[in-house]
Amino acid sequence: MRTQIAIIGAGPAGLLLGHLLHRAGIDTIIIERQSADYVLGRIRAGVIEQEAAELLDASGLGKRMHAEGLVHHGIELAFDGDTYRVDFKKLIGKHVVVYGQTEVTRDLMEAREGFGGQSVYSAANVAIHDIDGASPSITYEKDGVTHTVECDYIAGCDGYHGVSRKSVSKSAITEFERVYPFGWLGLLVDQPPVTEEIHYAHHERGFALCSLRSPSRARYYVQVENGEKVEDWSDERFWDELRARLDPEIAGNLKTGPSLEKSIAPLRSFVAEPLRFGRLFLAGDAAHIVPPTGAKGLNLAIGDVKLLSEAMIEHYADKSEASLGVYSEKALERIWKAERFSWWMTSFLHTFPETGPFGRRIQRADFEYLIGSTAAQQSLAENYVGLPFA
Ligand code: RFL
Ligand code: PHB
Repeated sequence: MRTQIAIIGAGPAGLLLGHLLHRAGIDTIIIERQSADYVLGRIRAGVIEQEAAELLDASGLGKRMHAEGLVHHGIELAFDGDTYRVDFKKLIGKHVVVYGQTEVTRDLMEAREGFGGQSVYSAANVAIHDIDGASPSITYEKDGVTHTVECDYIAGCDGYHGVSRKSVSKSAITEFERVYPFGWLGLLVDQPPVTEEIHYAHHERGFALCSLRSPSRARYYVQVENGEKVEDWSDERFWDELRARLDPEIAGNLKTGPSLEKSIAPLRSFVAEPLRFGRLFLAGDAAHIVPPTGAKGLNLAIGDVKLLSEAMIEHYADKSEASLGVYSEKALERIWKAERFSWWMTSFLHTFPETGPFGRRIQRADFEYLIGSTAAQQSLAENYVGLPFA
């Protein structure tokens, strides 16, 4: 098989890249380790930045997002029960869209099927070859047969645990990492959300988040220590812990029910530099991870792919290497700003046993500063709704 761009990974980064390139007449093949059903069964992000939503819209992917997505003009922050609303509309005239990553993925998969884009699911032992030469390729196994895809370039959109980044020689890549001493235990439930807007709560028992997927489906998270096992968290234990971390009035309104999904995600900050190795480009979680506190992971993946698709389109239209040559540098500039914001939101809102009472007083001061300063609120708002793509 031969294609122009071989894409590894059918997450939002890989599928969106395939979509944007197809619109420009560039041929792609997507190779994914899991089945399509498995990819669609993963419950992940829920918040889309305004500009990311506009990009999806402009690419013909906005129909269901408009019908089912919820425009949010602010978020709530709570500190030991004191609640403050950060009003994005008033502060900077912008918003975010609450629309699940699962739905974005479904829209992208349907669009790809619609235009007859080639995708290989359940591909085993995906391997990358000859990225330093002029004819790179990918091999994979399916149903016991080994296949080869020859291409001009490879896009590594295969997430943090993917093969792309790991295929690069150690001496060519620098990795920056911070692992947090906790994770998020998330629960999805078919009940109306307890708060209208997304509610981030700091409590001495740990962080809690009230989010949603629709007016009848809520998504909640509680901070748990590393090493906690999901089997040890019955739904009852989860609901009790969540209630204990919320303002009693909000806790009193919480509508519980059997969990549709419950899982633990570890928290880490991670960046790999650079994002280009010969004819291999990294995008999305393959290149960087943010802790979910700032709702940036999916949005960063969309931002990377916007830049990468534009560079590839320019390459084929003008026979120019210029934009491909600066993709890594340009993408990393925005990535580090989102890393900073996600790290700050995480540091501000979680409980860090090792920082003790001093650390909690600093966090309280952060909260007091924020509610007393329009400048601080604007800073939070512009980062949360997303820094400009360009
Ligand atoms: P993905 O989604 O991980 O997709 C990578 C795909 O590559 C496949 N793959 C391989 N394919 C072939 N060969 C291999 N060797 C392969 N290895 C892996 C995988 O099966 C997969 O299908 O990466 P992508 O596309 O870069 O997208 C990134 C986002 O998924 C991620 O950043 C977000 O989900 C992060 N995130 C959030 N982001 C937001 O913007 N807003 C949020 O509100 C938000 N909340 C979250 C989140 C992530 C969470 N978890 C579970 C980590 C909440 C949580 C709990
Ligand atoms: C979610 O709804 O899953 C969600 C919302 C906000 C975040 C992270 C996750 O910061």
